Amino acid sequence: MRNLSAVQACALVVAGGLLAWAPGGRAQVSTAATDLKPGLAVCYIYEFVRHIDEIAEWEKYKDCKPGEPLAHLDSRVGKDKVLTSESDDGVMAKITGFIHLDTPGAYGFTFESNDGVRLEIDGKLIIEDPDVHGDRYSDIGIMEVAKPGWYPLAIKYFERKNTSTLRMFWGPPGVEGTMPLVPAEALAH
Ligand SMILES: [Ca+2]
Repeated sequence: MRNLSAVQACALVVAGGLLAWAPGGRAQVSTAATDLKPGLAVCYIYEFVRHIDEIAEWEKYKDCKPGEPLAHLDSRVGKDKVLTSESDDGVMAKITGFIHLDTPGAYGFTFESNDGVRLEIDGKLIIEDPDVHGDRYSDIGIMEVAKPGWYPLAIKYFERKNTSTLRMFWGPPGVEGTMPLVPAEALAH
């Protein structure tokens, strides 16, 4: 498990290999919570790939089939079906929605994934662990939040063969200790 004190220490290291950013000229999204439904939207493309960039290529040729929304991301299913897809192997997922970041400051994020994953929030790359691998934690990505609110979130993920895992953790500003799962209340679509 990742430790938050490590997040905060890393946040001070400019050249530490982190994917950090601060909002620039972008307008913060002012989506009213009442417009949103719980969980994240997801669609699937069924092919065996080895890199997250292949999702964009396959999208040109195959429809992304909608699945049941994901309440939150806490999936470690072994060889069972991937998330709410129809298959246990050869699955790409595009997961979209919003995340509520209600405290100004530095949020840390990490995924435990198998296989590849990429996280963007408000159009900025936060986490990239893009290839085939067994269960492992990504590097911690940092997002500086200036203004509380719902921010658009996009996750690309794929499972090639054997076991699959997708779990999303965060460390809100000022919270010490082990990074918890991102709770369902903070996710919507
Ligand atoms: Ca796998």
